[in-house]
Amino acid sequence: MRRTLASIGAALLVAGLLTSTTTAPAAGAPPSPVAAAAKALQQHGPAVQAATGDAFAAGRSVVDADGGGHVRFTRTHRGLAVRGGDVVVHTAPGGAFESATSGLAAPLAVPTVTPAVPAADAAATARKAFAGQITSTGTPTLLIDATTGPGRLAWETVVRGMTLDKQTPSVLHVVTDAGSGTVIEAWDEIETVLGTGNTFYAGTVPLDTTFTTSYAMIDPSHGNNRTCTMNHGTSACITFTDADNIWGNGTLADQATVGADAHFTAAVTYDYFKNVHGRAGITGSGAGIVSRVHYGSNFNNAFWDGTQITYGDGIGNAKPFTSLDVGGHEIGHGYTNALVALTYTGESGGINEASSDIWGTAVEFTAAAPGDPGDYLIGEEIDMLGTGEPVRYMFDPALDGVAHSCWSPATAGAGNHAAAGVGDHFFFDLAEGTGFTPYGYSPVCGTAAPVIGIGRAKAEKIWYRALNLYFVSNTTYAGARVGTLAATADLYGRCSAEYRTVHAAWNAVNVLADDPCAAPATGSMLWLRADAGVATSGGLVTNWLDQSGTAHHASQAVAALQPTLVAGVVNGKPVVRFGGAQSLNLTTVNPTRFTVFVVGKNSRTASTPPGAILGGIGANPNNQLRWENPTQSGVLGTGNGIPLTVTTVGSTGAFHALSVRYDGATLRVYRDGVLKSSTAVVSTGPWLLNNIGSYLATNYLLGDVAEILVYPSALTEGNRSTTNNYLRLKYALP
Ligand SMILES: [Ca+2]
Ligand SMILES: [Ca+2]
Ligand SMILES: [Ca+2]
Ligand SMILES: [Zn+2]
Repeated sequence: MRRTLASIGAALLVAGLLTSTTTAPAAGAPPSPVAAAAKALQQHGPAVQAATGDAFAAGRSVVDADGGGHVRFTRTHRGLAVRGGDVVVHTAPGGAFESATSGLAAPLAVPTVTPAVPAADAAATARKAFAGQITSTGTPTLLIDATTGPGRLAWETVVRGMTLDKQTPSVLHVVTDAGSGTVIEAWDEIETVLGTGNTFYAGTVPLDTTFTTSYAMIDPSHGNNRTCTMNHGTSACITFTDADNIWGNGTLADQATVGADAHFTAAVTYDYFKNVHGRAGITGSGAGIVSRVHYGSNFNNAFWDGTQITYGDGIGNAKPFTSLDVGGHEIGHGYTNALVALTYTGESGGINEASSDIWGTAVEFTAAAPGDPGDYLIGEEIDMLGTGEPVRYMFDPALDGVAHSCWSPATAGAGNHAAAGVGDHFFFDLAEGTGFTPYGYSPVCGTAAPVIGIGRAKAEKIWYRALNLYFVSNTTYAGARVGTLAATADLYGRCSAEYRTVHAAWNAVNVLADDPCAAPATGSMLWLRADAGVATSGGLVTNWLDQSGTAHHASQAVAALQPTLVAGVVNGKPVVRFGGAQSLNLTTVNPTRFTVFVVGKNSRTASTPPGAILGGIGANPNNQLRWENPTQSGVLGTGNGIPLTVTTVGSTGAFHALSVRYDGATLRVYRDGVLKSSTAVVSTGPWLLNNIGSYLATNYLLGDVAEILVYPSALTEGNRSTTNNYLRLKYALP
């Protein structure tokens, strides 16, 4: 599909004044996803940290079945490409802006685009960074490096050659600071896998070939995949041909044996991405690949160079690297990079390698080959290490002595294959769960809860969609957590079992975050929340419906007494605002033991009168939970023997979670989960409350209420913590 260019000046973009340069759709037709996303970018510059001088060019776009769109854009700044500046714009069905994924923490702030270091010096620095024999050095390109920080002017130089073993090709990208000349980053475009080798690993399998004057290892049903032999050299590759279409003999005596492994792997990989993920070949155009076998001598690796896969024959030329997982890993690099160009260093480099381990394993399971059953080992059929051991263990990557099973601050600097351990382990736990499994024992990191897997098929779908739509070039493991959760929400729903498992699986590898699906403890007798069940008339609250399921609703029929619903007050959530002369009648709640939570604030700066949050009217006795003054809360129940209990909680003028717990002997007051007072109290009966915002038409509340929960029991510490945690996350409380 042809790319549409949408180049937008950031100043205008933020102001939303510039008309999109894409063609307007016909009247009545929905806008194209690219046009909708370009328009959304104009109007939501801050969502992608747009700076003056930024421009965006549209790249790949994906349209969901429901019409939602996801469009990738690359960024330039004052005409220079920005590494780490790529974004994905997500639009709703119909084209409205929904959200954006950006790797920048803040708009670019680059003082100058004039390099202090000349290009020739940058090229010399790049050559020094190359270990091996250089065949060419490219012209340095000026760019903005924003993989971390606010952006800096940099040179990127590409140096080509062979590494020290004289047979591993290397295309080294070296990024140097154009101000100081120091190397910022260097990575090799040639992605090699740690693998191992043997002969006819897959057993006897079907192969798709062609026939002209003889049979050839060219596969027209899989994009014309072609397999050739390098006959232990490093340049020419001769396509396998055969007289009877029976290839190899299961031993290394026949070169076609290994060719058959490679040809089979290429076909299975093609089918896997086409059938499972809907992607026809790496480019999406249906084109296949070239597989080169018998590369060099004793070459103990395999590599993907951007267009083809090359397999060595391993130590002593005895264990070719043509196993399904190694081939799937290498070809998988092509698919991963086609979806998102994850930078091949740091955590993004680890995620890149983990992605290939995931694809290699998916290919191995999908093949269901008689000679190589599916597992979560990488390279168990080859013998890269010369010990008979696999190269990596996805269920517990640290078993190899190098890889990280658990994320730590050291992961980013551990090297791509070691850093891949975190992603491998996450994927295993998501698919198969932690603890004892048919594939191996997977430990949890730290004190994380055990995980029950959702199965490989769902885990693969989630990973693909996250790569496709939510990862950007400098995505870290923290970003991968966010991206996989977003993908899971799309596929299975937010807070679905799958969503919760993705959360748990990241926690199990020490990529920690608070539970995004936190909910209050069950069993409340009153649950009023300003973001649900509020009915208004002209902005004034007429009914506030109890969400506890026990129908303790609140209402006010008299317009002059109705409080106001105000949107976006605390962490983007609404509140019910009481102006000092309003209250709601509440269907009576009458707990004998209780735990109450209120998220709200007191807007009265005078020390009197108190402002009743919960109170009584009519024949009810003097029962209240109230703001006593600007620094204290008060609880009393003169009808049931609770004396006025005043607690210094800190400023009542800011939003906090105030909580009161009574177990029949002790009244405890908490703010944001922290105990503020503990008082011995013996009550004589139920605590009757039937009003919100006043007591007997006095002590009117001047302030906001976002949420109220009343439980008819003294909650356990665990349940009290659960409810407090729910409120804390929802309202971004301390
Ligand atoms: Ca034959
Ligand atoms: Ca296997
Ligand atoms: Ca394997
Ligand atoms: Zn790799």
